[in-house]
Amino acid sequence: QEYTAVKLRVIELPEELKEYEDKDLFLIAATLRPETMYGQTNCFVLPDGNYGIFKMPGDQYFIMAERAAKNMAYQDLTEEFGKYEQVGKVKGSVLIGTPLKAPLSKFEKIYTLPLLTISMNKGTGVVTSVPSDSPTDYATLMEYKNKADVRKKLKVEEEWVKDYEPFPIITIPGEESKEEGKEALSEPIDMIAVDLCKKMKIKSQKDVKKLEEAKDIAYKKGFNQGVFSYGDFIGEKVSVAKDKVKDMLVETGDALIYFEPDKKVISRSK
Ligand code: ZZB
Repeated sequence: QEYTAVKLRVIELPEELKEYEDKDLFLIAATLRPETMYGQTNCFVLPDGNYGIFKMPGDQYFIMAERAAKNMAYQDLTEEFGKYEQVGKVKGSVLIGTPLKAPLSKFEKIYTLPLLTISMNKGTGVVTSVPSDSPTDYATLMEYKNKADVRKKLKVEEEWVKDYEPFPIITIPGEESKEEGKEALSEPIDMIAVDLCKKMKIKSQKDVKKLEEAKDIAYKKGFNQGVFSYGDFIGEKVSVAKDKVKDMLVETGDALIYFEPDKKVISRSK
């Protein structure tokens, strides 16, 4: 599985991490959809998750799951092949509310929020959020925007979500009828995740089953039919320009390509 590991720069440190004040410190989010980075509105971590802080080449510090650091060590992404240097650790809950600078996002600053369905056994354990195109991200952001009780329970401040709305980055074109004069078979959709959550009545990050289903549809439509409506490749098909966005992020040093052995390989080697 190929992930794009996107570097979200920490722009204000939580009290517990003040020793990194003069360092380049990043939350590293693993994504399968680098082309959606224009639409980032926040970042997610698992409150109970154990994250490590790793010293990487160029005096940069990455916050992510240790398993990801280990994998990166064998992909020549650390200083020395096969080795990684852990300099600290931090609980997800400590990172909540941390402001970040996310590459390509139209927001100057996005906040780190909790997401309870993050698996620490996949990617980096850090997820960047694109509510226009990811149903889980939309359901979760809306929950925090609209439900004071959920915010209170999960220690989310309204300040971190109130000015952030999903906005269109990829359009799914409508289908025209083949018969002359007949009305269109479907209207274009400008935010697939918003559309799916509304149609499927998804209200919460806890609607896991429906979200799984919506994610599958959003992946397929976004890739096969999607056309950029925002960013550097407006009018181009996602299936064609997806890699251009990925390459751009890598070239500017805002992301790295990171592979994970697929689950079958892992279980066989146990
Ligand atoms: C940004 C993004 C934008 C994502 C989108 C998806 C979508 P999958 O398909 O199940 O392998 N993710 C990454 N790591 C984790 C984790 N440890 N736990 C939970 N979720 C995680 O999931 C890969 C996607 O799930 C990743 O791609 C990431 O969210 C999240 F518009 O990054 B994505 C239709 C999906 N759209």
